Amino acid sequence: MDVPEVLDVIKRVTGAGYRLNHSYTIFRWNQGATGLHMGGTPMRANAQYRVHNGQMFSPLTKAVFPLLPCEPDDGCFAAIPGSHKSNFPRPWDDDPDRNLPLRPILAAPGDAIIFTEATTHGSRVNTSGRPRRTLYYCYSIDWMPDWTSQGLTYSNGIGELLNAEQIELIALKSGSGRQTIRGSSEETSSVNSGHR
Ligand SMILES: O=C(O)CCC(=O)C(=O)O
Repeated sequence: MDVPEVLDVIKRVTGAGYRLNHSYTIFRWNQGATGLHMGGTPMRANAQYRVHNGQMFSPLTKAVFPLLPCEPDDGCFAAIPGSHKSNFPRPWDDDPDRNLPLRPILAAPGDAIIFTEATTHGSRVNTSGRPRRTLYYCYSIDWMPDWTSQGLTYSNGIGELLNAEQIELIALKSGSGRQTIRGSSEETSSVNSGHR
């Protein structure tokens, strides 16, 4: 959750305080694929990409960590280059096989792929039958709550497993600046103390 090289990038593109918004894993096997989603258009306040005078801004940025070797036919992560700047909707449906500009992004265990959520992304189709296992760590501006529709919550006792910096990293900063992380020995109070 706090690989320094990854956080350096997150810090640079988030431009202000940031937090680990959520994390998950994806497991794919025979014919499994992630349908394509996102892109510069339609514009979304919580997943956009902008650059002004050399300053990039991405309010939601993800790091993908492959746990197994992953070739294109294993259904590897894939994206459409430049789609985060698109001023027009993607003209195709969400099927990876029907989006010709889709490119496999190859990465091995030990690598990380970092991308703005505004990029059109998904995966290639797993036709090899070999399993694909991947971890995702999703960083947002520090006042963005869980942005999924899944009602995510902190795992019970997570505060006991993390150090103070890691608790700060997952804390949601709000107007009141205070949110309890269950299992933590102390409440997280974090107004204006976000990572810079
Ligand atoms: O790696 C994949 O299968 C796609 C992941 C994805 O679409 C996402 O994390 O939003």
